[in-house]
Amino acid sequence: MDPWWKSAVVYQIYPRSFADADGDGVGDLRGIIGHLDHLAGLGVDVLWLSPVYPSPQDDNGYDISDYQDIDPLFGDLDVFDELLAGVHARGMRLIMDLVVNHSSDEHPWFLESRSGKASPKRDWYWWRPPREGMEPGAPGAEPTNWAAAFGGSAWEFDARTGEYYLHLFSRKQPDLNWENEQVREAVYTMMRWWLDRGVDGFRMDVINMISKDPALPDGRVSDRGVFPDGAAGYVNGPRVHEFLQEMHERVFAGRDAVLTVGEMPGVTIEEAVLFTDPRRRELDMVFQFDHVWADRGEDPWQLVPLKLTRLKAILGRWQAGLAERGWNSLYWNNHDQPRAVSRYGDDGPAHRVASAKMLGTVLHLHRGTPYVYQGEELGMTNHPFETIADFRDIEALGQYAEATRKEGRTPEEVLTVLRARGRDNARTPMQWDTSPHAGFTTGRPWLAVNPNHDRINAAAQYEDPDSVYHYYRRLIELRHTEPAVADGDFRMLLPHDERVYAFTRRLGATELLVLGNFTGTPVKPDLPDAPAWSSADLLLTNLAPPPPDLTLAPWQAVVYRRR
Ligand code: TEU
Repeated sequence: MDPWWKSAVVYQIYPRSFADADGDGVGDLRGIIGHLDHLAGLGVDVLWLSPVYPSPQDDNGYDISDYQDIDPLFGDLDVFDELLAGVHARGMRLIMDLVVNHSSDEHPWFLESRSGKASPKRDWYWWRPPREGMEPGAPGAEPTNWAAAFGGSAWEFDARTGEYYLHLFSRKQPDLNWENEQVREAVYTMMRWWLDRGVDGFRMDVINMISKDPALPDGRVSDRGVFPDGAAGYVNGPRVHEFLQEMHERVFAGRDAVLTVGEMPGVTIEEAVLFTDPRRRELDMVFQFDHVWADRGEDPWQLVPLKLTRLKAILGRWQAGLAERGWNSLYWNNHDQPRAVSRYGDDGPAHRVASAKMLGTVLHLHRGTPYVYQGEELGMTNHPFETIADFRDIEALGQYAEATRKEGRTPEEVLTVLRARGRDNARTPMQWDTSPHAGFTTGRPWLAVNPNHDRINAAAQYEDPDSVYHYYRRLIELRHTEPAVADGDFRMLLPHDERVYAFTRRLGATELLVLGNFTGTPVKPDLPDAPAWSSADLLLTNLAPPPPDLTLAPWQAVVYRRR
């Protein structure tokens, strides 16, 4: 029997931006409870909650100071239990975000670790003396030359003991030392506590970075002289499979129904097969990044338009690579990515609805488990950010400071890229209705609501059978009712075509054809058997049925079935 999650769709909630019930301008658990019927109505099977644990909120909760409680910003454990019961009562499941590559620097573990070299928890984090022969705290004395994701060195000097601690993200996110068995034990105990409480699994933050090469090798020095990328020393490190197998054995053994998905920047297909082969007992699936990094250039402050052939080559490779062993997860959006319709579609008034539906169709018809990020089901767009003062994201602010002050970039050059790719695009509040803050809050929202909520909002879309919301509902239903969507083989067609995304899925005698026009002009796809397909069952399309030669209207998607 196939595991249940092969025919499931996961919906990601970013709680701070979903719905605010207490009017403080930040979303909360009660807000989610109030909108559970939106999610049940959409038909999703699983909710993934971005972190809601106590946190100084330096990185919006990805810096946790207590793994076994709820931040008062979001509610408390009683409200959490109520939410969980409401989710289960509607036949859905709930998975938590597990952020254990690092904790907050305000977590008691770190406070204790920091207190002195003799602390029993000193070794729970990565403490190192300055580079041989260098003055502690002097420029260039950091133990390695690694860069932190949000700017600057990955090492923070701590005057109290004259040593540095490692932080791959912000200085308020010190990396836990997974070499230490007590650390692993503490994490497993905490995970079992949540499962015993009734949660259904975990999305694991940067879980392919938990094993560092203990030699901590310097990264290759680049010519720009800023901190180099130390990724070779911590991405897919030497013990990562061992740690995940141990976690599986200690936490998931005997709990067959849980879902585990590992977020893995820089994971290769070969590694992903190992992580997700069920016989190895590690994870159910991973998030890879190749397709969302494909529009990054050599120069990070240059926008590179994504060529469709490149996107197809990447996703096609992942489909083929995990066809026999392992399993894919599928996403365009999450809280770290710009809005898909603005990035790969056309968010102007003429094509926004059609292109949002087309993107959803192409993604959801791949083999793998699709993830919908809040607002994607409404075709929400990027935000019209003007100045750097409009941004809240620690990554955007850190990169802006570094690029303008240290690299001599112009503010406009940097802002152009942040407007297109910045993470806050995904984090503007959910657009529920036409009221002043889109029904998100009665207070002042922590991040401005997109002014287009007067046109793009859930209330209007419930009423409109042609809305993106109702289309996503049908798309999700198709995965539940047509076995070839979950289980069929995948075959890419037209790999060299820059305009049409085309593939088939086959299960026994059933074959599906999926076409997506990635342009704003009509296209006749170069398919020899177009006439035969045109008389097959048209299971889904976002526009009027195409003519017999299958000429697709701008941004049209079609799904045909024949048996
Ligand atoms: O993200 C990890 C990650 O590598 C990136 O997607 C990240 O957003 C950034 O762009 C790196 O330059 C995860 C979380 O999803 C993200 O929100 C957190 O900020 C990060 O880990 C640290 O916990």
